[in-house]
Amino acid sequence: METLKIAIQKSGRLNEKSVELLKKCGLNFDNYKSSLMTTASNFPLEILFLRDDDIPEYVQDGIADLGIVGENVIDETEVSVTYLQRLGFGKCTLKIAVPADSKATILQDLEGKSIATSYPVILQKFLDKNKVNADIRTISGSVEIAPGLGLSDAICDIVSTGSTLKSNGLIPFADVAKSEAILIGMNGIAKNPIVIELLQRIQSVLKAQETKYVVLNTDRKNLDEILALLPGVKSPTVVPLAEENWVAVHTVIPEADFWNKINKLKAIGAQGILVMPIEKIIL
Ligand code: PRT
Ligand code: ZN
Repeated sequence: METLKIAIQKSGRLNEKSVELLKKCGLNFDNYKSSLMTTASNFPLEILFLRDDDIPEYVQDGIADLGIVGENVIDETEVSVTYLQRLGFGKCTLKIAVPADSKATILQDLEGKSIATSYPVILQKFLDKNKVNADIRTISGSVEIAPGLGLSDAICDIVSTGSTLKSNGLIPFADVAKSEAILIGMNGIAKNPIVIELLQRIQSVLKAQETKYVVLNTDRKNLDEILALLPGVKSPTVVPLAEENWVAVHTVIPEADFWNKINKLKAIGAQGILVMPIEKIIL
């Protein structure tokens, strides 16, 4: 039987979440820190553990059929691959930052200045788009110390909490690109039945992550108003309780409007509200 290969980060910020996602998809595999490759025992997939920088090219060249990697790395390597699914983790923003005492206020103030970055390709495109000529200094790590060392006037680096910028006396100046982990595939692989099956499982896991299972009790007189607030996957389940005129309502709500809905439900007369995580939603 055909087996596909998926490349994920060996260690680093995306490793744990990538492994967790595949395991939540029901794949059984050993995840020894020392191994470079492992095979799922219950799904036709081999997992390759690589440096994230190598993943886009491996997938483009078909050494791996699939990969999980940050959008920033894909864009920087300028490969031709197929985006299969945004995964919602590893979120960050590539930003230009300047020293707190910098006089620059608008992007055009960077004209003729130097910017240190590990993302010269993305940065160059951004500067071209904004018609700014700056001197890009490519360095491979610790970009944030460049201005302090007199190496550059500004930096362009990945930011998530912003604390690295702050502790180096830098302030965010412009957003260059947003990024998150993406499932990519070799061009043409999207129609492969194994990919279709894996993608379905991933989408079920992602859908479940963004929804909660809610159970609540209410007097039947409040039911219409409560049901109007709770669309459910199909429609909510309503079960009579032992106490006359009381019912339990079971439904699923999106995490995004969770607090909003819970507070409204309480105000309408919902009681004993239970909110539970959902493992998977089969679409
Ligand atoms: O060894 P390998 O080459 O595989 O890993 P790596 O060291 O190149 O990458 P790694 O593990 O640091 O990051 C992998 C991916 O995670 C990146 O390509 C991004 O898509 C994503 N990601 C999400 C981040 C961050 N958040 C992040 N905060 N990547 C890097 N950072 C760094 C950033 O470079 C800066 O030094 O964290 C610092 C800033 O963080 P804050 O929280 O202080 O703003
Ligand atoms: Zn890397």
